[in-house]
Amino acid sequence: MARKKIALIGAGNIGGTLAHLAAIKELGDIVLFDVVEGVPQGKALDLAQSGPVEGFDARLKGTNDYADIAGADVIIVTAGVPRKPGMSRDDLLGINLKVMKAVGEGIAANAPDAFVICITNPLDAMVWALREFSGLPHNKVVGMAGVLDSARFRHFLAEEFDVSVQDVTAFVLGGHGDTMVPVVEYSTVAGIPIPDLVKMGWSTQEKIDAIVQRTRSGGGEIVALLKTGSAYYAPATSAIEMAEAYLKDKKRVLPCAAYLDGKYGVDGLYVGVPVVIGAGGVERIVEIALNDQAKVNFQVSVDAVKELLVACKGIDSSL
Ligand code: TXD
Repeated sequence: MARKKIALIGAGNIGGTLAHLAAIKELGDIVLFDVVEGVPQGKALDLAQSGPVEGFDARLKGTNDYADIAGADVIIVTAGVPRKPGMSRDDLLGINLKVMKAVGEGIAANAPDAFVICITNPLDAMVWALREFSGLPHNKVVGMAGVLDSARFRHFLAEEFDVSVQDVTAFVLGGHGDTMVPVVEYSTVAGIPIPDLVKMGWSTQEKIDAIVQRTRSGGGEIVALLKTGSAYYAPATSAIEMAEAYLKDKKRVLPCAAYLDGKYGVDGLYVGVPVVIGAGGVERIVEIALNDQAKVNFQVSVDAVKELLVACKGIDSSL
């Protein structure tokens, strides 16, 4: 059986980390694409030279030519400009929209059968635009945010409860940004919902509220610390989890920015919801019952995504 092919569009901080993880996990051969000359080639060569030590077999190629992504099984898109301190995700809209157009056209021409994971911010708008520009089926284009946001939530909860991160599951819905909705009732330690853990005296409502808030601004916290870029280790590993679910037909249930055509009362938008990812791409949208507060928060999040799409359409009349 021939190896799978993974194309990474954008060879920056996340792109390089994605390539490293995909190689170590032997997910397939890897193509790193970027508009900057030399960087994808240099990273690919450096990573390939780690192979003999690490013991992985994967071909790594850096390129500035879209023809090299031909036949890719999975494409992960990080191309664009990252958030700088003081810059909101939405400031990135104009610049990254143009990038999505180039990337969408490159994918359509060279790898129209791929499963495409978009990471570029502002995520919920960029994944929608990338889908529009590429013309791929909606179930083959998905956005990565929820896995990262829920990983942040899980990390903070595990610290608070002093238990293994492995035993903490967390649910995060809605758009990627300040309006995301961490759903506390569906977040558990070994199946015990957080509200029960609060009743058991494991934490207080105030502390949980503070964790929810910290999760919402989790990206900004790292931007403020790094000063010259945004998070990349956790975003990369989150996207790899989604890629693996597709490549290995694992049918993982993961929170992703998925296209909704009626579910959750949303039509024609990409919003973060739990989905099943397997060989069919997004095989199912999991529609969970939300309590009244979560419904209100989810709607705020949906409205924020809608606003972004209006802005996108204002910038590019072909959308
Ligand atoms: O949860 C999430 N979705 C995110 C999103 C979490 C963290 C960061 N998130 C966003 O990912 C971030 O706001 C950025 O929009 C992307 C990529 O972040 P990264 O940290 O990898 O940014 P870099 O290091 O600046 O890399 C971007 C690369 C860089 O090498 C550029 O030269 C390249 O993108 N680039 C392009 N590649 C291909 N094609 C075009 N047009 C292009 N333009 C820039």
